[in-house]
Amino acid sequence: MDNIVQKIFQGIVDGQQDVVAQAVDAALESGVPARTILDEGMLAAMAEVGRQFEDGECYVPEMMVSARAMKLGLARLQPRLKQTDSQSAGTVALGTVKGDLHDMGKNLVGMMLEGAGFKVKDLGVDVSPETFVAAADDADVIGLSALLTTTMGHMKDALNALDAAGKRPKVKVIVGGAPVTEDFARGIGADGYAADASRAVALAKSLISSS
Ligand code: B1M
Repeated sequence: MDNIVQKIFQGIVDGQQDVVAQAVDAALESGVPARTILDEGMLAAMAEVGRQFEDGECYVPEMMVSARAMKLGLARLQPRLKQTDSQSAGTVALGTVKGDLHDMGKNLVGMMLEGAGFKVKDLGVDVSPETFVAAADDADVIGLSALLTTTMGHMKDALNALDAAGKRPKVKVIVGGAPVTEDFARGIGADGYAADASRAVALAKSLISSS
C-alpha cells in the first residue's frame, strides 16, 4: 500500500481527524485516484475497526472516533467522486432503516449516485416505513440500508408499507448494507440488492431503464 494511503488507513483506525484530513489532501494533490483512497484507505480502515470491535480490541467510543475521522476524509473526497452531469438520471430516496444509526454506507451510496447524475433525497437514519412511503411519490427508486442483523427485518417492514400504500411497482426498492445478501433481498421481495456503492449505481440505472 502507498505510504500516504497507509497514513489515511492508520489515521482512521486511530481516529485522528487532522492526520486523515491532511493525508487525504496530500494524496489527492499527488495524484492518488479517489477510488484508491476510498477502497484501500477508508473502507479497509473501517473493516479493520469492525474486526477490532468484534475481537474486543476496541469499544463503541473508539468506533465513533474512527467514524468521525472517516466522515471528515469522505467529505474531502466527495468533490472528486462527483462528476457534474446536468441531466438527471432519476431520483433516489435513501435511508437507513428504523433502529439503525449507521450512515456511512448510505452516505457513500448517495455520493456515488449523485456522481452518476442522480438526484438524491437523503432521508437520514432510523427511518420509519411511513417516511419511506411518503418519499415514494417523488422518487424513482428507494434505497434501504441496514448494518445490523437486528434491523434487517425493518427492510421487510418498509417494503410491506410501500406495498400496502400502493407505491410499488412504480417505485423500485433496492437494499444493501454489510449483513444484507442477495438471497435476503430476494426473500423480502426487494427489486434488487447491491453489495457496494458502485453496484448500487449500476442497479439503480438498470432498474430505471427497464421500467
Ligand atoms: Co456499529 N456495528 N454498532 N457502529 N459498526 C457494526 C455494523 C458491526 C458489524 C461491528 C462488529 O461487531 N464487527 C456490529 C453489528 C453486528 C451485527 O449486527 N451482527 C455493530 C454493532 C454491534 C453496533 C452497536 C450495537 C454497538 C453497541 O452499541 N454495542 C451500535 C448500534 C447503534 C445503532 O445503529 N442503533 C453501533 C454503533 C456504531 C457507531 C455509532 C459507533 C458507528 C457508526 C457511525 C456512523 O455510521 N455514523 C459504528 C461503526 C463505525 C461500525 C463499523 C465499524 C463500520 C461501519 C461502516 O461505516 N463501514 C461496523 C463494522 C463493519 O461494518 N465492518 C459496525 C463503512 C461503510 C462505508 O460501509 O456501511 O458496510 P457499509 O456500506 C457499504 C456496503 O455495505 C454497501 O455500500 C457501502 C460501501 O460501498 N451499502 C449499500 C451500504 N448501504 C447500502 C445501501 C444500498 C446498497 C449498498 O442500496 C440502497
